[in-house]
Amino acid sequence: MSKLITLEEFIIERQHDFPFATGELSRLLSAIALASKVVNREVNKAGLVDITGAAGEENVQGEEQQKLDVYADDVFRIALEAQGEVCGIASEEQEDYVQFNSDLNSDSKYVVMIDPLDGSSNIDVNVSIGTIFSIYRRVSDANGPVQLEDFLQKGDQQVAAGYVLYGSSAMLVYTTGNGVNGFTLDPSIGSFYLSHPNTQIPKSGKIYSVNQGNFHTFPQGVKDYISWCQESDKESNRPYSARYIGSLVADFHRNMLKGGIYMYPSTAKAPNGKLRLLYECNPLAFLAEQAGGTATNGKQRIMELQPTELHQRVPLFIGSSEMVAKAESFGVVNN
Ligand code: P6P
Repeated sequence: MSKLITLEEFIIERQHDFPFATGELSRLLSAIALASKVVNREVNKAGLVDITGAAGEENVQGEEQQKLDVYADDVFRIALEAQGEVCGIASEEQEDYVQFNSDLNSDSKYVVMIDPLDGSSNIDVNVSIGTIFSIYRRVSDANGPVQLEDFLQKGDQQVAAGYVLYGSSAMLVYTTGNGVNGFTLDPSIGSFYLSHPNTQIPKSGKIYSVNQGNFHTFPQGVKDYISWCQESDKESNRPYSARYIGSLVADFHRNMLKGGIYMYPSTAKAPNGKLRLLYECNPLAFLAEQAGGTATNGKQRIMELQPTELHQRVPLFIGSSEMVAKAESFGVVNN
């Protein structure tokens, strides 16, 4: 039986991986962990919304029932602002970035990008959903307000990234550039315990994740790769299995543990793909590469892309390195 290590103990132990670590990033990660426990508690009650009052109506306590993704956005923003190490946040739920103005935050050195509750359309059907976050050092003058340039940094500049998966159990998986570690929540005592140390994505796998419903509008290279996945070939373990939950964090997490590729290519409806560069693709790309995997837009590393706007979308091919390379060999980008 290996020693139980809590997330807090782990963060402190690993703080020494950082030269000149002064504990700020550790405290920031702890604030994210705290917020995720609060969100997890509400997500677990989601099924009772019909009894306690649907989103937007009053519940039996007479409180205004918030949509869970709006609620999650509030919880993470409040936790990060109160914690004091973040000077601004960009969220999938907010049109523009939010500047933290209090004396506690205005000269803080980190900014956070977050998708507070990705896949929230799955809540009503009790499918796993997730939070995705990305942390950077600010680059603008520390004496002034946070600027847009602080948020439009390449993924290679990330200091840390991670996700929370609200699934059959709640898990927090993150990296600070020294490998990927996963923690599972014991809800009875509210502690995350190290359950997936130094996670590595298998170099190859038998799972491909894509919305087949868009098949006819995919670039020809994507169609050819999917058809290749479906051909019989014992030597290369084909046909692969198609697994698509429609919840990015859940699909990514499964592929990370078992091996596989997740694809959201360009489509007729979404010529640049559907997923957001800043708070979905970059953080998952950081995790994928730290776990020995790959993340590209079909031709270029996701983390090399220069963002131009907060809610920018890019095509995403992410997961086992050999599978992403094979997909790219079919020329999966727009013709
Ligand atoms: P589609 C959820 O809305 C999401 O952002 C991801 O979590 C998920 O992988 C993707 O969109 C599903 O999109 O177009 O296949 O329904």
